[in-house]
Amino acid sequence: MQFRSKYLRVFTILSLSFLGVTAQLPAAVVIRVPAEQPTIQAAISAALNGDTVQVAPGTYVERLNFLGKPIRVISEQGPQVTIIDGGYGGPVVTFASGESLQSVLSGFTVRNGSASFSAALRGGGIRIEYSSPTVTGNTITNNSAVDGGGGISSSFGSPLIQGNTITSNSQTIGFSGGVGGGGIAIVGSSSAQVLNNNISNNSWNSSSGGGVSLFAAGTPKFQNNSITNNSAYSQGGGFYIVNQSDAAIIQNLIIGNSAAVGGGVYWSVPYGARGPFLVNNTISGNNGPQGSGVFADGFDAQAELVNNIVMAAAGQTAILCGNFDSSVPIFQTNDVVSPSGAPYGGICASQTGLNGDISADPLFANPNNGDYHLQTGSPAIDSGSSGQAPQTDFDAVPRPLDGNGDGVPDVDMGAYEAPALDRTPPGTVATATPSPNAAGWNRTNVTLALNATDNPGGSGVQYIRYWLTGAQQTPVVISGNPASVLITAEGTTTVGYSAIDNAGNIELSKSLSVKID
Ligand SMILES: [Ca+2]
Ligand SMILES: [Ca+2]
Ligand SMILES: [Ca+2]
Repeated sequence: MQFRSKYLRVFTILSLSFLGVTAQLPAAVVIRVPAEQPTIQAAISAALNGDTVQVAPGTYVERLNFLGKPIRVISEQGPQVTIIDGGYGGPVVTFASGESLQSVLSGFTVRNGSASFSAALRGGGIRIEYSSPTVTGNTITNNSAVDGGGGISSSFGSPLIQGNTITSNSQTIGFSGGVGGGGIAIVGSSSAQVLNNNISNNSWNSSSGGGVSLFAAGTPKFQNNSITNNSAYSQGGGFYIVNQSDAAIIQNLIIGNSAAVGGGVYWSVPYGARGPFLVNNTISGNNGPQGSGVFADGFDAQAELVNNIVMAAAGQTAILCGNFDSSVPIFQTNDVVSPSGAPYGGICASQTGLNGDISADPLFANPNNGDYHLQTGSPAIDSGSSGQAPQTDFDAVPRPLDGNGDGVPDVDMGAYEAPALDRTPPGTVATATPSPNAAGWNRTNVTLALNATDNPGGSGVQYIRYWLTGAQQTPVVISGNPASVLITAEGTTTVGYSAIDNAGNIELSKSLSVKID
């Protein structure tokens, strides 16, 4: 197969030459592992720019280096059956030669890596240095590092990390301190994009950043991630954000993480930095004796919390503000609540009642089973502000929807937008054919068309009902929409009608009289 592929590549070069194209672009080929190359690394070494390395199911005990090549390394059948096992000999996959987003790793389990040797102390599973690859659809598990990023580290790179499960990664046993980040560490000014990942059960047992450490991380974006049950010894069970890290933390679920300070999120903003923006996150059930949901500190007068739900663990403070300096962040339209503690603590005064901030049980659907959608009637529904809210929610449902049925769609707080609540009945228009004469009489049979429409964004018309009295009579008839009624009796027939929408709203009955002579 590969022989033929090479033949095609030569053929394409000749074709381009024939056409007078000066750049000789070889056609991309697919290199199969193990059919054509015995190992994944052998295939990478053989690959040219634009090629795809396609890996059959199996366990491959090896460690990979992309060698700067813009190639795709993909599995045929996904991470469950395609495993790269680093054998604890170093990081499992390394991007350290200036790779771009065109270098892609997709569809593997990446496990048993160890960034525990002097040249590589961060990124046990995937180590990214001054490079910006695409890492998507992998399971990254049971890796460790000495300094930071047990699962993944990115130092001075802007990778796209999307749709991965990053779970059960940690600090290498026997070491302590470091920049932290059991799941992910982003270190050095860059613009990493971390989207739609499941980051769970990672730990950094000696210091900070159970799930994620943002350490002088520049302008990273974390959106639509589920960050759950991670733990750190000291600061930031979910997120640890320090030095210049002007992070956009948008619409994540930050649930069940733990640390001594800032169970969900910890930040300390240095002088001159903007600090993080937290928008539309659901932050609940995190364990932090000093700040269950958020511990905010440093020069964070420009840091913002907008449209978040921050619900403390019982007996803890939802948002605690440290006193390193006198700055406090900007709060707008959040629901900050503690079942048996204070919503706000430290140097942050209560924001309840200011700038749309509320403090009320958000009425999660079923938090004990991990369902943080909002029940109908939740005070977080239609209580957010639209400025920074994403266009779609955590489930990719468009925002905003009219979740409180007042006819006005507004953004909800938290990661989920509640469905539109329809409290408006439909309207029905009746049209008689043919029209009566000037005196109001018809000489022939009359057909009455009944057409119902629901309110814009409503639940839609369920059915029309009508009934005839007078010269021609029927009991109540249930009909689809539109309905057609034929009137043949001489004399006056009155047609009563009304429509019902799918939410059960009933139109007030109307009537029309038809006179046939
Ligand atoms: Ca809404
Ligand atoms: Ca509304
Ligand atoms: Ca309706």
